[in-house]
Amino acid sequence: MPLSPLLLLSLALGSAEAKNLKPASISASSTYPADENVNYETTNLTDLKASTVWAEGAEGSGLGSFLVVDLGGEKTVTGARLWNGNWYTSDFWQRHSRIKELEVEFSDGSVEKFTLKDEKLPELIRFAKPVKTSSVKFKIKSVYTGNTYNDTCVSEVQVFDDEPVDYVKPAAYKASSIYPEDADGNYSPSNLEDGLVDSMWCEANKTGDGVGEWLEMSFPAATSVSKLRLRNGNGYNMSFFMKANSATAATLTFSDGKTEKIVIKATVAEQTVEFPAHTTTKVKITFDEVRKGKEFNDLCISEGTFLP
Ligand SMILES: [Ca+2]
Ligand SMILES: [Ca+2]
Repeated sequence: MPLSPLLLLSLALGSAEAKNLKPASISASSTYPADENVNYETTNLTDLKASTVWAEGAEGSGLGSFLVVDLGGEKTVTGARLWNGNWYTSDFWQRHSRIKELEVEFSDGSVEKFTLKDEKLPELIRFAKPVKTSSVKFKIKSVYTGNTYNDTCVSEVQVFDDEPVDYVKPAAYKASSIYPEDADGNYSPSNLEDGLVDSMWCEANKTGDGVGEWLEMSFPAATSVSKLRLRNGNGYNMSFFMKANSATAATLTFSDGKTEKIVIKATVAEQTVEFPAHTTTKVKITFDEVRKGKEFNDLCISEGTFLP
């Protein structure tokens, strides 16, 4: 029986998010001037790092300041995700202003309004219906005032189209242990699929190096998987990659109890590990071997998703 249009719509809205569009460029009404060590350019909004930031350079808290995401042609957009505020550290997030009321304008001039939460969490906004547009303008209408600086920051922006994600989206995660939240953020397994290289799962076994630690992803239904796409270790950059432990071998266990051994490269670059296809409702990744970091004896994985 064909799905009714209503059911298709609810399926589309029910899927947690659609595919991330790669913007052609982002411009801003103003940008805070760089100082010696750090810049606040709009290129920081799509560099896959929460810890690099755009700040407006207008007087006061930047009311009326805006960002324009150029999609490089007409696309159908369904929503966006914002890392609102300065995510460099939790302390900096408090110091700088965050967007409260946000106006989103499309290239046909239509507008939608959102009130963002004052929480250091990636915030997903959904447009009322899919919109055909060549740009998405984010305009600051009001702010949550920072406790030290008057400038409003955004650390990362993703704009979503109406296509499903290309990986099998987990319904739930489990992990053998999770490193406690610190000044840099949390180490929850959901960081494995946020698209960012500087957000990660890290294990918390004080005596171990990560061998024997595991992650488990459950899927909403039995699905065939044959690839694991991942960013191993701390993916922020080569220097941070060298500090923490990364994985070099693991065992995948599927819902029928069958297993596959995989070899993982100790590299900061994205890699895709292929294995014989299994139809499964979950995959447990047990780490068998690690490459030790120079500074922290904890295993971290920055991105990890299964593909058909
Ligand atoms: Ca960034
Ligand atoms: Ca991540």
